[in-house]
Amino acid sequence: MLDTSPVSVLSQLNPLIRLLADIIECHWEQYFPLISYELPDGLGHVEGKLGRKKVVIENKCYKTPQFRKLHLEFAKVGQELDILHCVMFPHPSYSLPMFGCDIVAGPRKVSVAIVDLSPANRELTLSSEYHQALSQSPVLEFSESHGLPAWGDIFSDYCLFIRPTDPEEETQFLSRVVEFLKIHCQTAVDSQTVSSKQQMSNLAGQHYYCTKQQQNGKTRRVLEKAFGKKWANKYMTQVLFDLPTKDK
Ligand code: BLA
Repeated sequence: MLDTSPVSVLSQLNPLIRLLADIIECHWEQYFPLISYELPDGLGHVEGKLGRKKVVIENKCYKTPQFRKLHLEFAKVGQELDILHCVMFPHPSYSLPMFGCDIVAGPRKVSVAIVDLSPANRELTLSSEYHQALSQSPVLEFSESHGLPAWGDIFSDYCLFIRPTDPEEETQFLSRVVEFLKIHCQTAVDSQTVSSKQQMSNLAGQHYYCTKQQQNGKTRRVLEKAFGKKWANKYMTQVLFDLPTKDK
């Protein structure tokens, strides 16, 4: 009998993306009680066309006591572009940074691998707790590092932004993501809510982060070409980098 059930796009993506998706989801399940999060207007699964190429976007989204949104997204553009996008948005009532990760790959080669724990407060600083944990990790050597774009002042000194050139560098990148996730998930589980003054600072910091990420012209252009300008803007501002409100 023919199997007509829809196949998840994830199974067709670059192996590094599949592995990383598993790693991220396993950490989320291990550390948090996950509540599912409905994305607006049926934007959880989207299909479009870029010329003759099919574009598919699939989202997984949750919330937890400490995070207003845990977002993992996979996108496939024809046979040549595979994307993993992940952001953990804390509730501003917790003083936690933003975990962000983006992988842009072809079927075999990865062109961009970026991961960071970015500050989310008015001062744009990481807490001493994070500095201490992150500075203990060994410095990894990669043969090709990317320079950050102009809007990239949101990223921390620990940001890794590379093009892995062989399987060993891909594994090193994965191991750094695992370290970031472990530090971040454990700190989140142990964290307490903060004063309303600090919450206002966290809210301002997260606004700044999201506003800057919305300026990523490379992401915006892919979305515009496949779905049009208006749709791309809505997706960038309501799904990828929505601004937090005081009580959300
Ligand atoms: C770069 N992001 C890119 C590129 C593409 C996308 C095509 C350029 C790749 C290259 O130069 O080879 C596309 N990324 C997407 C699309 C989505 C996506 C379409 O996530 C979603 C549908 N981007 C993030 C997050 C970070 C991030 C969370 O979404 C970081 C934590 C960073 N992506 C990021 C940066 C660049 C990039 C810094 C390089 C931008 C530049 O050099 O101008």
